[in-house]
Amino acid sequence: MSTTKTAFITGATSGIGREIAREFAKHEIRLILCGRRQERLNELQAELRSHTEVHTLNFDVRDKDKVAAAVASLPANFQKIDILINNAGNAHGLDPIQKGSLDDWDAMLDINVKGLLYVSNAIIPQMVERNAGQILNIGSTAGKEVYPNGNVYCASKHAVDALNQGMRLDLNAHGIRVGAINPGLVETEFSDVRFKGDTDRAEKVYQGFQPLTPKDVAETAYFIVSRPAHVNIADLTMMCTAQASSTIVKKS
Ligand code: NDP
Ligand code: 8X3
Repeated sequence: MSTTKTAFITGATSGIGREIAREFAKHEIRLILCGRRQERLNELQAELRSHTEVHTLNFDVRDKDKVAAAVASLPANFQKIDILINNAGNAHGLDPIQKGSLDDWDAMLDINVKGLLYVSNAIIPQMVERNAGQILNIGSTAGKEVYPNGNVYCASKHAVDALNQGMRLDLNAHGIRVGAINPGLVETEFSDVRFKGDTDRAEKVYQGFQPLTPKDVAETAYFIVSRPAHVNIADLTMMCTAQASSTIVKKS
């Protein structure tokens, strides 16, 4: 039987998820890449297939029926999932609570929290049945502290922090490793999404200092999944050197 592990990565079309896919491919981890942008999934599959087997799944994590159907559709050689990377998510807007948009709030809670739960619900049972598996939740420093105008995004990431702890408690009896990486500022498409395509505003977020790169986070993710079976990195916060907290960043 093959000893190659299979990882299921949500949000693999961009940023942190895409770099985790590249890092895992280097180490020949079999990949299930998920996202809504099929063209990007195809490009990444073409890029990585010389390193490892790659299957793509196109679904919106907000749609629980589509999530379940996508997982059920996996071909036989991708059905046993060893590693779940719960990464899909974004911030939508950066407004004081009194000016917040209900659509933005729905998006953040539906994607970052409920979407993570729908995907986990579709995959955890097989890990429980095998008494094995590893779940890595991508939280945020926004799940450890709250910053001005971050309100609902921070709430969604605090929920990820709580779910990371809750999963670890409930799955302990089944030997399933559960942990989180909580990054600070990482330059990805995150701010483009947050500011709805206002690229000038998005670029300014990362000016005057060296933010984390998606590769920095991806290397950390590989470190976590490559620890011996008795080691679980439960909760890891990482920031660039210039960042001390959500609001304190040393800029030139
Ligand atoms: P990107 O915008 O670059 O990537 C977001 C990914 O999430 C994309 O692949 C996107 O795929 C996917 N996604 C978004 N919405 C949905 C949806 N409804 N259904 C399915 N997939 C979806 O951002 P990052 O790489 O920065 O973000 C990844 C994770 O890291 C998020 O959870 C974010 O909160 C977290 N994070 C980011 C930080 C940062 O500073 N960048 C810092 C801390 C945490 P597609 O659009 O194709 O569906
Ligand atoms: C992303 C980091 O500080 O923009 O989770 O919220 S921050």
